This record gives sequence, C-alpha cells and structure tokens, in this order.
Amino acid sequence: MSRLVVISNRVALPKQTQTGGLASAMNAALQERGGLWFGWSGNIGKESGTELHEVTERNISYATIDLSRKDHDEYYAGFANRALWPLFHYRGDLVDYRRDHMEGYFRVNAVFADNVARLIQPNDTIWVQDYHLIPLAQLLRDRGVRNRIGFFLHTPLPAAGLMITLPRHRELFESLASYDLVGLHTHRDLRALEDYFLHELGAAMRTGGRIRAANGRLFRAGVFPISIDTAEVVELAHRTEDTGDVARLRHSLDGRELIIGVDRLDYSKGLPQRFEAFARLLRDNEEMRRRVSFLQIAPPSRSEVPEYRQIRRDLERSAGHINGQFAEPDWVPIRYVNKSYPQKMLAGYFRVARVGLVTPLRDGMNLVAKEYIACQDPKDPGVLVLSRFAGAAQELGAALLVNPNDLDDVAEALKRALDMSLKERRQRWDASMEVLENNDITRWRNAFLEALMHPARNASDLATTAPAETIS
Ligand code: GDG
Repeated sequence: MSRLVVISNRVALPKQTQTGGLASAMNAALQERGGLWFGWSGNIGKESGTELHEVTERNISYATIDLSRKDHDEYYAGFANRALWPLFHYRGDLVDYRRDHMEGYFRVNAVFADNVARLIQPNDTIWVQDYHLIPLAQLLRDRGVRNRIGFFLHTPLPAAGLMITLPRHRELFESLASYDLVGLHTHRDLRALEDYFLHELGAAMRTGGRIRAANGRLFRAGVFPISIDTAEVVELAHRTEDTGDVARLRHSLDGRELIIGVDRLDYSKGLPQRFEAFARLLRDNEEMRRRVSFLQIAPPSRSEVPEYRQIRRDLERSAGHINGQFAEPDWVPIRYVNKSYPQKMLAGYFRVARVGLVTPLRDGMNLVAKEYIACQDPKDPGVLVLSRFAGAAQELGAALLVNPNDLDDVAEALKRALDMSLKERRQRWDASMEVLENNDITRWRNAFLEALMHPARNASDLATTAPAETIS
C-alpha cells in the first residue's frame, strides 16, 4: 500500500484537541498506510515556509510551516476567505476580489509546493483538501511531481455562470485538470464543474466521464458525499445523555420543547433568516409561545474577516430584538450562545432537542445535520428541518426540506416538526439513519482513495450515493 500524503490549510496535530470528523478520518487513513500531513501551523512567522516544524507519532509525520503576516492576510484572510468562500457560496455581493490577494494566494500555494515537493517519495499518493489549495497540483507538477494527486472540495462549486465572474478565473480553475481525481459532495457540484470545463475552457468529455482539458490533460471528477463517524456519534450521544450538563439543559427547559441550531458563525449558514423564521413561528402561532425554546450555538469563526464581525453584530441585534418582542418574565425564546462546546456536550444537546434546525443558504454538505440525526433516541427521535441548499439534503430526503429564504416555509416546517406524531418521526428518522449507517466517514475516505488509486474505473462508478428519495 502506498504512503498517503495529506495536504490541507491546517493540520490537526496529535497533541491538539481534534474537532470534527475530518481530522479523525484523515488520521485513520494516515495510520492505515503510514503517511505525512502537511499544512500551515496556524502561526505567523517572519517569513513563510523557511522552517519546517516536524512531529512524528507512530507512523504519521506532521509537517507544518508558518506564514508571514502579509501572506496570511492575502492568501487566507484575503483571497481564500473574501473571494473564493463567498463566490462558492453564491454570495457574489460579498466577493472582495483584489489582484494582490490573488497573487498572495498563488504565492502561498507555491510555498506549500516547494516544501512538500521535497518530502514526497515516488510511490506516495497525495490528497489535497479544499479551496485554499486549488492550484497546488499544478505547482507540484511544475516541480516534477508525477505522483497520483487527488483533490476534495468541501464547499459547493457554484454554477459556471458565477465561476466566470471571478477575474482570472481560468488561471485558477483550469489548474484543477492537474489533479488525477477531483471529488465533490453532490451531483449538482459535479455538473457545475463539467459545465465550466466544457463550455468555458473548451474541454471535452471522454468515455467513462473523464474530462480531457484543452491542454490535453485527462482527469476525472466524482461525487463523494462526506459523512460522520456514525457509530461513534451514536455512542457519544448515548453516553452523555445523563451527564450533568445535559441534565441542566433539560431541567432549564421546564417541560418545553427545544429547537437547536449549531453552526460556525458564518454568513453562509443563514442565521439571520433562521432567527426571523423562528420569530414568525411565534408571531403566527400564539400557542407556540412558552411551548418552545430555540438554542442557537454559534462559535465565532474567521473574526479577522470584516464580514464575519458584521454578521456577529447583526445577530446580536436580531436576537435581542426578537427576545424583546416575545419574551416573558419566565421564558426567553432565543438562547443565543457565541462560544464553542466539546463535541460530546453537543451530542447530548442534540439528543435533548425535538427539532434540529439546519438552514444554510448554501452548504457543501453540512455535518451538523448528520450529527443531529445520529444523536437521536431511536424510541423518541426528533425531527430535522433542513435547507434544500445543503449538500446533505441530497441524501437526507426524509428530513423536512425547506427553502431558507422563505421564512413562512421554515416557520411552517417548524410547526409541523413540533406537532409531528411519534410514528411519523420514527419513520423519517429510520430512513435518515439508514443513509448514515451506509455512508459514514470511513466509507467516504475509502471510496475516494479507491477511486484515486484505480484510475481505470469508470467515473460513473465513483458516486458513492444516489440522490435520496424525499418524503413529503
Ligand atoms: C465545511 C463545509 C462541509 C460546530 N460547533 C462546534 C463544533 N462544531 C462542529 C460540528 C461539525 C463541524 O463543526 C461543522 O461542520 P459543517 O459541515 O456543519 O460545516 P463547516 O464548518 O462549514 O464545514 C461543509 C464540511 O466542511 C465537511 O466537508 O460539510 O459544507 O462548509 O462537526 O459539530 N464542534 C465543537 N464545538 C462547537 O461549538 N466541538
């Protein structure tokens, strides 16, 4: 088995608390094959990439570099998070394109390539993660790297009509052809990629779904919906159910139903609309007042980017306004919490909540939706209200699917969820859980790596999951 080299913006170092399924999925894959994980240390240094920090634990080496302030600001806080992130989430209005930011992005990718090229052995398989590192394969090829290289995009890929609004888009997106395999969450993302390559770059589709780029390079793209460590999340929720923290939350509800939302504080997650939809539920259904509480956990994220500071201010105002309008001396409708909690505590909170409210305006997948389902008590499960524009909606058709821009639609779904019979809740939950048992994080990474290592397989075999049936 060839050694695996994972390259991502940040690295989950062994001594750090590992959050999220991705870190553990990568570690498991690296452990299996032995390997190297390379990325930014998270620290600012005098110059980028002049010193390699290396830690080895069992058969995994972790190698990180620092970035200079300028490189960090232009590559990470600039082009990646103020141009690509909003563009990929259909927020053309928030794209702040600057030529120097794009140059900084390519410069840092080249620093990554210089450092990684020295560490790569001839039989290594390389797996690059996410939108920060789109041009990396091409830069590695320029440095003579001939290994198999895969790329996975964790965000959505927008329609070709939006991709072309990015200045110098060809320079960036054409470099995807230097990968052997490009992985996306959904068929919609795959169609966008194919459409862009065919109609904007003059590429041609070849047999088996391969794409022949205009420069002659042949690559494949496939659908690999990421998932969670289902068995572990189930176990976590079960274990924390009766702990003090969870009992305190339950007690504080005083018999009321809980609606829960957990999201990084990010404008793609649709939080202002979600707050308004909850207010509409209370406005239109007097009997719901005092009957429900909405807990929104939103740990701050990317606070160096101005749009993230703005959304934080907007939400504080909105929560205050809604609470001012509807609260009673013994009841606060929205509990809005701006900090992060350990995974196990979240699992217990999910289990307490009758409704999981996940309404991003756009989301590559959305793992919170999957975690909420996995944390439910099978005998008395809650209901997931899920945005149609989350990748997860392609698999979780048994959730109540909503358009997050339509406040009435979301408010009605909330009411329906709160009034739903146990029989229907179980039926929907069983269907969703079956999906998560079939497609967990191990299946996701194995499917991607198998496809990367076996290029002879047809691209049509690459999809790990067909779009789910919906239950209306
Ligand atoms: C990107 C894409 C795609 C959240 N708050 C806390 C906490 N979390 C955990 C959740 C979940 C993870 O963070 C968030 O994952 P999501 O998928 O929901 O969203 P993004 O962070 O935007 O992730 C997304 C994902 O990449 C994977 O490809 O699904 O579409 O945008 O696991 O539980 N974890 C802890 N405390 C918190 O307060 N410990």
